[in-house]
Amino acid sequence: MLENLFELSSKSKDIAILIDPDKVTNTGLESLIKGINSANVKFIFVGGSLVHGAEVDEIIKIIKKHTDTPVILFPGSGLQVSAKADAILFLSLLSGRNPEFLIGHQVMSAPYIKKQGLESIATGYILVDSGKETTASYISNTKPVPADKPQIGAATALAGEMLGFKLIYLDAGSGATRPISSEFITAVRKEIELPMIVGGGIRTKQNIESAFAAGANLVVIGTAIEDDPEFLNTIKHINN
Ligand code: 1GP
Repeated sequence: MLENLFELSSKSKDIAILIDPDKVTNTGLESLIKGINSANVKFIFVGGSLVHGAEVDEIIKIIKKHTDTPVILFPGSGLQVSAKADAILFLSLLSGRNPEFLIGHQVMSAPYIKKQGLESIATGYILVDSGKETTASYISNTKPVPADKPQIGAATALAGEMLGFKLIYLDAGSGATRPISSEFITAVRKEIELPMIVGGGIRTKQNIESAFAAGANLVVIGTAIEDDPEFLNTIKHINN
């Protein structure tokens, strides 16, 4: 499974759907998974800013009953580790200057992740400003990279690559009013060779295609599907 994620490389153009356990009901979840199974979705990400491990466990149990799509943890904190997932994005918030999110949560959760035999994927996580404060930036008590400073995003991602991270995740934050610009994504793409995940505020087919064209290898969609599960039909028809 882990190899699948690494196979993203710089050629892939894949979609992941983010499920926030706080925002779905059990019945809603079942039909959502059916929709995911019929769309062109490579991974299901599970996580949220205010979720506890037990809720994550419970939701992954249900997801796995209905799909073979790999489930990847996208944790908002060190509390969101579940052995029921296929892998975890082991995130370090490189855009921030808060040691708790750079290394603190990681130290607390690393031994448990190892004990559970959970695959961890070292991910340099970069928040990008989207015009208003997002939950991710508030909770982590960090400033995102300014949207009009792609060179800072590129330098941050390059530092992540040089430090040995396996993936870079550029995130405008869940529910962002606008997605990260093509210009920003392109600047990062030019600087690094690592596979790149892009998410936050992606709501249209055009948003997805622009992110791919600018160099994203995996586009993450959460809020747009929560608001309108029919959007999965659009995803089905993305040429990737
Ligand atoms: C957030 O990148 C994800 O961390 C998805 O964002 O909910 O805005 O799609 P949305």
